Order: sequence, then structure tokens, then C-alpha cells
Amino acid sequence: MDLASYMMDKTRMIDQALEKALPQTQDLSANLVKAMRYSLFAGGKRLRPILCLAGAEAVGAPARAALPAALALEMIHTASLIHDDLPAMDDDDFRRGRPANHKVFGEGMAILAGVGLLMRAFGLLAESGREGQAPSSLVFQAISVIARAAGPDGMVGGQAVDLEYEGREIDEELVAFLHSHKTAALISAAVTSGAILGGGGQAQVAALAEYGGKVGLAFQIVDDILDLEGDEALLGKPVGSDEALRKATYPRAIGLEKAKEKAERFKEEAVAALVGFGPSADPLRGLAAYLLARKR
Ligand code: GRG
Repeated sequence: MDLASYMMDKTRMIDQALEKALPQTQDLSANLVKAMRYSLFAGGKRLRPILCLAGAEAVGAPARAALPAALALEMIHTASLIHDDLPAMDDDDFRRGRPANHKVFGEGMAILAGVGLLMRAFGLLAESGREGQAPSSLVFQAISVIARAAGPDGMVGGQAVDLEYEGREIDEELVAFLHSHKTAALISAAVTSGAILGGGGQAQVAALAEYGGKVGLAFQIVDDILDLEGDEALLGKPVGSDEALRKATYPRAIGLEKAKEKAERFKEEAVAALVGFGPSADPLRGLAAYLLARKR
């Protein structure tokens, strides 16, 4: 299959729907919407929503069945990046090749833009059930999977540990916990929520959760590696910040070469989890390889 054109098609579908989901407003809070849109349309790779749509297709549904979850995931992810860049967190001035949200709109507005995106995310997902785009029982399941993965048992919990362990001694166990919560949980929820909205059976959803968890770990290790030896121009942000903050990363815990091997192993385990699927999961197989080889 041609993965590049698959990703391009899906990105177009996602971008058009995001545009409608977050209209321009002319009222007094127009600046807030501007701040939300600034980061949402800053050139992110749209990996989580693409994985979500691919999850629906893997279980034989059309991609559009999972579109509300895909949009919600990109909004939640973008909110997390806006907050991650704040001075109180990683204190990064650049993101996706341009000044971080708080550098343009100020810290207060950046916090609000993140919170606004979070609320909009869950609102539009809930509305999709009410408006009959998807059976409401499936929408409930998707909401609970995504909320759990994004919240204290997932991404927010991982970020809390990340914050607390900056500059401290770490080991592989700690990094595994951190990466699976901070990053892999939401990626796994992307694939599973897509499969849920696509009407997938329990065993299929479980297999895709396994795929998503493994691919999410590989993805975060590659992120750690890119921060050490990536190209700033391609990444759109300075490299070396993990080292400067003495962040808990796989290369720091087990060394660069072992981290690379680990990422490869997680990717292979992700693909192995798809053994029960036919060609409908080919995009997920291709995406696993892409996530490992990515340069940005
Ligand atoms: C506001 C929901 C919310 C959370 C607050 C700040 C925070 C808690 C969590 C941050 C978690 C975080 C930054 C995880 C890192 C995940 C990661 C590797 C992001 C980069 O993802 P890409 O490469 O980025 O998909 P693009 O820009 O392409 O979308």
C-alpha cells in the first residue's frame, strides 16, 4: 500500500473537519479562539487521529465512523503540547517550527487555549453521540477510553512523574512507566477508540490496544533519540532539551544503542499484535514502520 498517500488523504479529512469543529469567532473571546487555532493548525503530523481512523478501518468500518474521536484526540494532544511548553513545565520557546503558544499569546491565554481545546474535544465527541453520528453506547465507551488515557491514569499522570523526576537518578523501570503513561496511553487510546467507534469486537479491540501501546512506546523512544541526534530544522524545535533538563529518557537509562534496539523490538511486537487481522490492518502495519523511521 502507498502509506504516504494514505496519510495525506487522512490528513486532509482531519484538517477539513477540524476547521469546522473550531470556527473563527468574532465575539469578545476571539483571541482565545485564535490561540486555540494557532496551535491546532501549526503543522502537527496528525498521527493520533490518523491512527484512530486506521483503527476503525482495521475492523472493517469506514474511516469517517471514527472522525469525532480523531478530532478529539488531536485537540487533547495539542492542549498537552501547549501546556508542556509553558515555563512551569518544559519551558520551550518553539514548537512545530514556530514560537510556542505562550510566546505569542502570553501564559494565561496559553493555559486557557489548552483548557478550551480539552473541553471542546470531549464536547464534540459527546455531541456526535447525541446527533446520531454514532451509537451513543459506543460513544460512551470511546469517551471513557480517551478520558482515562489522557487523565491521571495516563498522560497527565505520566507528565506528573516526568516533572518530579527531572534531574534525578532514574532507571529503566521508571522510564517504562513514564513513557507508557505520558505517551503510549493516548496513542493506544487513539487506535482503540477508532476500533470501538468502528464497531470492532472485544478481541479485536484488545489486540489493537496491544498494538497501540507498543507502537506508542516505540514512538516515544524515537522522540527521545531525535532529541539527541535529530535535525532541528526538520523537528521544528531545538534538540538537546532532554539532556539540559536531565529528563528521564531511554537513552539516558540504558544508552543510545540499546534504546534503538528497544524501539525496534517494540515496533515488531506492535506488528505481531495484528496477526489476526488481514489487509484491513495494512495501514497500521505501515504506520508502525513509519513511526520508527521518522525524522520529525
Ligand atoms: C492539558 C491534556 C493536558 C495535559 C497536561 C503537559 C501534559 C499534561 C502532558 C504532556 C505530555 C507530552 C508532551 C507527551 C509527549 C508526547 C510527544 C512525544 C509529543 C510529540 O508528538 P508528535 O511528534 O507531535 O506527534 P506533532 O507536533 O507532530 O503533533
